[in-house]
Amino acid sequence: MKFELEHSDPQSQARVGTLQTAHGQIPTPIFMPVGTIGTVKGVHQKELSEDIKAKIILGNTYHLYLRPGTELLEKAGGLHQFMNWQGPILTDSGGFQVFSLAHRRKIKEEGATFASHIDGSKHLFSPEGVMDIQRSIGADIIMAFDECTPYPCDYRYAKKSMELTHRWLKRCYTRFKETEPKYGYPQSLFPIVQGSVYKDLRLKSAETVAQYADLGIAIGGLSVGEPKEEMYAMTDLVCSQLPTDKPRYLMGVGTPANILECIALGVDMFDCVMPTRNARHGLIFTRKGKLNIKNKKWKDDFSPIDEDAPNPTSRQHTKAYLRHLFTVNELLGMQIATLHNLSFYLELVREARERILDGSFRAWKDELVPILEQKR
Ligand code: PRF
Repeated sequence: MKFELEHSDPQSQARVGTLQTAHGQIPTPIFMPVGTIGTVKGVHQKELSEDIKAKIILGNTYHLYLRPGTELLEKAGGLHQFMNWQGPILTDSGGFQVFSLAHRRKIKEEGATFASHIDGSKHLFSPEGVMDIQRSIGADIIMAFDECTPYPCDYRYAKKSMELTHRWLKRCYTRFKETEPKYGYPQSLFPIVQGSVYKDLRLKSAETVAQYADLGIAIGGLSVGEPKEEMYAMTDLVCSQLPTDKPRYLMGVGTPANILECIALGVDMFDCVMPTRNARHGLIFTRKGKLNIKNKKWKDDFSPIDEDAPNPTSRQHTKAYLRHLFTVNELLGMQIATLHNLSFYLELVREARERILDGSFRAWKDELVPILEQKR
């Protein structure tokens, strides 16, 4: 696996590159649809690859470990085979999900103990165990086991937590190097920068974590409730410290505007549940702002869901029809809305990439961001 940086924007920190994996090339900047439990909810693999041309999807260690479990995934020949997705996959390590979903969680030096949110059964996630699970899942890119600090978080706790994340990273790295991929193609481990909203901690973490980066580096602990100015300031600071020849992945970010702003700060990879989760609640993103399709306002609006959309589904169906599907609680409503939102996110980063290459990114981004945040 390798990353090639192809172009840097002279008017911002934005970059264009290509990440090569055994399952295909990933043009960056890139948005990765979230497929938590072996499915991007409501979207078929064929739609992902052929209709909206997703280049990489995300899976989740915590969820996949609980169900269907590593034994079954190994029997299937790994997650790619099991779900019949032949493109690249990245798995998050479970750090974030253990802290946000599981019950009775306790953090110790050894790892994190927790009770499953499904049946209450008790488990331990250690750095070594999480590497082993991600070997069994078989994603192309796997993540280090970290603690994502909440917001707000006092300095003492943030420092202690970051130091623990660094010790866990060392153990992840050792285990990763001691073990082999299970399915005949290489995997790469991304370490995660933490440090909450404290400049000195973020700088320390960026420096420490970079030593464990073979291919790329993630930035965690942001978009957890802090003001967006603080998120941008930390992203800017960390990106300015990270090696330029490695892709930067900002975890769990964000709104379309957040993504454009963070591309401008030097981020290459993004994931977020926002396009998929919001779609299931009827929230639709467009280049003219976001709208709630359940609103009465759309009852007899026979214009396309999004006339500017690249994917035919969003142009062929009307707002009135999509609203009707949500009103009568039909599954197809969620499916169309999800496909639309993902297509919107993917097209946004695709255009960002083109504009970085032709020199028009900065002006385009500055004009578009305020419109994207408007409610229609
Ligand atoms: N760590 C991990 N996954 C994450 C995060 C993190 O800090 C975040 C924070 N936005 C999202 N997903 N492992």
